[in-house]
Amino acid sequence: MRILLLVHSFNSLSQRLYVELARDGHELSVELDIHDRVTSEAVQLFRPDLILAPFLKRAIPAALWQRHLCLIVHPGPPGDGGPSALDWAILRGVDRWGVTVLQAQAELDAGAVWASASFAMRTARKSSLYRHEVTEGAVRAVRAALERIAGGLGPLSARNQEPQHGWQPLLRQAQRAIDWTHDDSATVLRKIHSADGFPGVEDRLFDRCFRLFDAQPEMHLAGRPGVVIARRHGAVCRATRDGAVWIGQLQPVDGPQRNFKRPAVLALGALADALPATDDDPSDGEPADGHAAGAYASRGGEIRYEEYGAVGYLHFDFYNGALGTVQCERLRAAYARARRRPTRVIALMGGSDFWCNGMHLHCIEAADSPADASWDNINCIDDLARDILLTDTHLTIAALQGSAAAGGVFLALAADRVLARSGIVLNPHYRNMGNLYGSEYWSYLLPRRVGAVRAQSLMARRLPLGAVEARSLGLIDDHAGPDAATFRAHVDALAAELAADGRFTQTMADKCAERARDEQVRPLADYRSAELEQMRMNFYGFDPSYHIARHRFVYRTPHAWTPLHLAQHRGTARVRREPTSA
Ligand code: THG
Repeated sequence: MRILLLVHSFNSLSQRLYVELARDGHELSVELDIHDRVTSEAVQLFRPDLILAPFLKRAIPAALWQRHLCLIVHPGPPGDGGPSALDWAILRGVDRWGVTVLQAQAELDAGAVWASASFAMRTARKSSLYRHEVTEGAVRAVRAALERIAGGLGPLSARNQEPQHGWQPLLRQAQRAIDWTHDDSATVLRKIHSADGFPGVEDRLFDRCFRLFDAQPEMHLAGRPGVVIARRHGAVCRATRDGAVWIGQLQPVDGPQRNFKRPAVLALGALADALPATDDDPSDGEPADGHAAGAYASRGGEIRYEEYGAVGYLHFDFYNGALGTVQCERLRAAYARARRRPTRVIALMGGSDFWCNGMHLHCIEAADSPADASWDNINCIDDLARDILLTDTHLTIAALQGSAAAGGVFLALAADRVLARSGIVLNPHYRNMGNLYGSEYWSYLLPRRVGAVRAQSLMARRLPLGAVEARSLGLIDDHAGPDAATFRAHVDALAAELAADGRFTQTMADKCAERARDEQVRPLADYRSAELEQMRMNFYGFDPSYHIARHRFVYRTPHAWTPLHLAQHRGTARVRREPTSA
């Protein structure tokens, strides 16, 4: 089928459906929902059999849904409707939820139901539920709907109607406002989770107005309800009626640098100075005697280390996968500690939602000199990539539980083995960020895995890649899924196998010899300085594209037109199709 994805933005769900449907053999194109006239033009150019809307905030005009089959992916079960479906479900604490594929008509979300999927709810941020349960459900439901179409069948029911659900209005700030004197920690977490990563919960801190994101429970600290009682790295801890919660990210609502999020301590500036700090990284301590045989996991936080036998697992769960200079320095230190352990294999686990997305564009935007901050950030990530590449004590596995983009993808390629959860999406390119050249030794790592020709075409293609496609190109070694637990079992098995292999010493020696040979051909430092020369131009040169693109990214400025690599129907991009393995 020819399927046009009509979307508010090419978000994670749209990207996942794009790679899945392309894999099924459908002809795809993407149009951003900018104006009804532009959408009609796209339909005339592409002549789709189906218009699919996985993430759309506006009504599809009658002229379109009357003439073409238009299917909406709604993040709620059959019968549910409205713009804040998942928000309401989290706030109300329901234990099951769903995804419905319904047909567009005049009345929003009231059309015929073509398919649906159901899932158990989990205590997590909205964005995390969206990236896992909603996305997996949507892939299943969209496939089911496409099978009905292919089989000449109609919808399951003529109207999106179920007695236990109905239209839910837009969820307003007042309806999730936190009452710090009365709400318990579970309620505070539900409210913040229901609005993460958009729009956040509006609240006052130190007499300033912010939107709150990235809440986590605190198990021990307590204080007078509503008082900010501590900080740890970028996060601040605020007392509730029955305990306390951590708040990782704040978006100032007023002031000169308002309306984009950043680590709470950075947003508060001097206001956070007086807070007692508990800045020990959870992985700072060596495991207590006798624990080496079993598992030890330290208390929560972004960086976490566990160890089972000869395998160390280093977790780094940074908000939105953004690896800023400070996070990167802490991660380098944690990696160095992991290397000092008497283990044989280190699994680099990233976070559960993202493995890593490279530079911290929000922190860079908030810096006095975004160019200097960009330079520091890329150099620190390069240092980390080099640490991983030059590891002569351990075999390393990059275990991608979550998606990765830009520098995050190439950081993963620095490991000896790269494994991905089957449902993740990779964006192994930089150019969508204002033609950024990129570093992280990509010019060494990418051709090493896929060859020079495919490396160039991947970088130029600018489109997401599924785990299946990434493996067939050789970008990653393997994938496993569908869920996080199955993937982890796969990582455990590979790590244990590598660690127990009688040829381990020989494998290490081969790895070091290969690195030495590559160093003879062209030193790593050479790749780095050539990449950074280009990056210096991106940061400090005459062309401000990167700074403009970053500004638009952090402020979520809507696109004015659909980029041509997405809008296949608009021509030129057609010459750059899939870098297929055939
Ligand atoms: N039929 C048609 N078009 C559609 C849908 C449909 N377009 C997408 C839509 N379903 C997806 N669901 C909704 C439901 C409600 C709202 C938006 C998308 C909504 N929007 C508010 C408004 O327009 O005022 C603003 C919401 C916001 O700010 O986020 O209510 O079934 N033809």
